[in-house]
Amino acid sequence: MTHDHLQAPGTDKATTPTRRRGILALAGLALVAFGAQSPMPASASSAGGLDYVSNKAIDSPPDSDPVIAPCPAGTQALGGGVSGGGGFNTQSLIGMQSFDAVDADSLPDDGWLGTLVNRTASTALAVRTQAICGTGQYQYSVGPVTNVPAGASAQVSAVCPGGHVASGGVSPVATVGKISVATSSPFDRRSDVNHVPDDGWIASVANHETVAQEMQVTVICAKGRFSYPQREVTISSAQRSRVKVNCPRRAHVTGGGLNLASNLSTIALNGFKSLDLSDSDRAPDDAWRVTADNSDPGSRTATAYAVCKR
Ligand SMILES: [Ca+2]
Ligand SMILES: [Ca+2]
Ligand SMILES: [Ca+2]
Repeated sequence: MTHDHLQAPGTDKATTPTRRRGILALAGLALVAFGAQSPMPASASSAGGLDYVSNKAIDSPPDSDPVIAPCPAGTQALGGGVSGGGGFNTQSLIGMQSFDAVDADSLPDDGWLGTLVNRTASTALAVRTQAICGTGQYQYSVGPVTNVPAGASAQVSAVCPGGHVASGGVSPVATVGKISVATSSPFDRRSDVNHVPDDGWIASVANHETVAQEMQVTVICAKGRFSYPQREVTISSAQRSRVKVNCPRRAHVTGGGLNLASNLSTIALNGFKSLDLSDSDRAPDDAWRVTADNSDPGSRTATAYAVCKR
């Protein structure tokens, strides 16, 4: 595992973060690797007691450098996303999650980290990571490590403890090589009392390498009132689709995702982002957008979700 200091991008202009080859180094969730190049100052806005922090870097192939968005001091990560500046099949998600900085605790509560693979030959592309931060006593629940054989797909998930609801989530993280993520979304445990997808986070991943890879999901869980608006969407063939789910009025988005009905290795998610609609503030707290590239000749249906805090 690589151990670097973790520093908020833009806070020390004299320091150029070390460029790092491709892959996130993980040990559980105590992740302190940081290698994004050309970091720019983070921007932030607030609504509903939540801070929305965004940070952008330019990433060149063949490396895939993670980009972090740090939570403000005194707040904890509740959700986040990562999105790219390229077009169809130029970038795809290999991992995003909250991270633990070098602080007093060992909780992965200090911000969000996202990594997109740059699939172009030589084009530098923007990567923007967003952290959604609050002041609740959040639980970071880690699912089992799941082995994904070479050339195969698998589902991985993590479940919230009792009395909590999934308030944001993370997709699995590749420890080596190329994967694609076709599902990353909240889900409903059939065994609980409701039919609300408030019980955990699930992802389906395809392993495009010739060796097996280990995958893991973490879900961030909170007490409080959350809603999970959803809608059925079509992921059109041979192009990029953007799907959006709005939160109710006076609610604030903390996450969201997309659930394909099956493990489809031809679909690659590559963008998770909250949006500002025409409300009274300028915070991106109103809707969740997922971007997916479908390389299959047929279109696919999926369920898109937002996770909304009231
Ligand atoms: Ca921490
Ligand atoms: Ca449920
Ligand atoms: Ca707004």
